[in-house]
Amino acid sequence: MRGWVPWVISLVGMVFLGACQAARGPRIVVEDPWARSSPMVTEMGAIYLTLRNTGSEEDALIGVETGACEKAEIHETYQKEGGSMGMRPVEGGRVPLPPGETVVFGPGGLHIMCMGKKVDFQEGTRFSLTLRFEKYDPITVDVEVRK
Ligand SMILES: [Cu+2]
Repeated sequence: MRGWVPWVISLVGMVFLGACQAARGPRIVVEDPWARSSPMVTEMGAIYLTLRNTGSEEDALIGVETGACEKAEIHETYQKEGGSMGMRPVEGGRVPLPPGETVVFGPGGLHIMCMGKKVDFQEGTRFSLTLRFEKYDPITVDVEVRK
C-alpha cells in the first residue's frame, strides 16, 4: 500500500497546481483555424481563427509564425478615407485578449497575413501555425485551407 502514498500526494499536488493556474493568469483557447484558398500566383494569403481567453487576466497575441509563409503578420482591416477598405499591421503589433472575451479573426476584420506563400493554399492543404502571447505559452495549431 505504501506505493500509493506518493502517488496520492502528487495527484493532490497536480490538482492544487491546476487550480492555482486556473485561478490566475490568462488561459487561451484557439478555435477553428482556417485559411482561405487562393491561387499560388497570389503571394499573400489570409488565415483566420477565433481566440478565447477563458482565464482571469488579460493577455495579448504578439506574434505568429508558420513555415507556410516567408513572413506572417497580424493585420486589421480598416476603412480608408473615401470609403475603400485597406489593411495594415495591428497597432503595436499586438491584439489584446481581455479575460472572458472572444476575439474573432475573420474575413473583413482581423486576420493573419501570410506573405510569400511557400505552400499552395489549395482546398484541403494543411499547415501548422504557432501563435505567441505576452503571457501564455505559445500554441501551435493545424490550419486547414478552405474555399
Ligand atoms: Cu492583411
